[in-house]
Amino acid sequence: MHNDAPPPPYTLYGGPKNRGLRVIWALRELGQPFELRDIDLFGGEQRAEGFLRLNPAGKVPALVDRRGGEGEAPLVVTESVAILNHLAEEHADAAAPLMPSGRAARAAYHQWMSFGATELEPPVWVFAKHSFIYSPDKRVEPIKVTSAFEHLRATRHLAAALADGRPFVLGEAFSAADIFLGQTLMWAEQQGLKRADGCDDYLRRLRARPALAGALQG
Ligand SMILES: N[C@@H](CCC(=O)N[C@@H](CS)C(=O)NCC(=O)O)C(=O)O
Repeated sequence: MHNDAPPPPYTLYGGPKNRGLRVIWALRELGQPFELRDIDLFGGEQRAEGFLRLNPAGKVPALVDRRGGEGEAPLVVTESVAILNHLAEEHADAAAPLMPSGRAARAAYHQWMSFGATELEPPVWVFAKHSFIYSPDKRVEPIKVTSAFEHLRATRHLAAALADGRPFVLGEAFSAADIFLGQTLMWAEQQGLKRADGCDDYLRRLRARPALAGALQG
């Protein structure tokens, strides 16, 4: 027996316990159907030949996008921030788009995505590497102290922007910047990193989104 069902428009390699959560959350916010292929990172599946053909960096998330025209090869998009931007651009006409279209709001969007990638996430990632990702001989304990300090400082900057009472980082409209910043704040929290109090309401608001609750289930 063979199955004639067309393949889903998207296949996501990654899962809710890694940066794949950002993409699952975005796909659910957009109401896009997708197939999820969780990768066993602790078992080393990301270094298997089949997966390396898809993403030579051996990392998740990786998104296969089959929405191109007739005869067009599927796209493979890697890097979680690039995937968020790709999805936001591809679905710019969604009822609730993930990237604003106005000039000023679009510039602010890029600013916060860049802040996430260069200020908020790096200390969280370094802290994780020196806690459990690197082999014990490569871990440097004092780096965790500096990373915790840098995370607190980055969240103070975010809290200062949120202090005017805006619900989301760009104002009234939720965007992919909230997905990126929100998932990173949650990841830091899981690791016990302290953050500025002024981010708490923002994170509560993000946690209340049904798309995130669904994404956490996969
Ligand atoms: N800059 C990349 C980082 C991707 C990344 O490091 N992913 C982790 C999981 S969250 C991974 O695949 N680790 C497996 C490994 O490095 O072997 C992104 O944002 O997508």
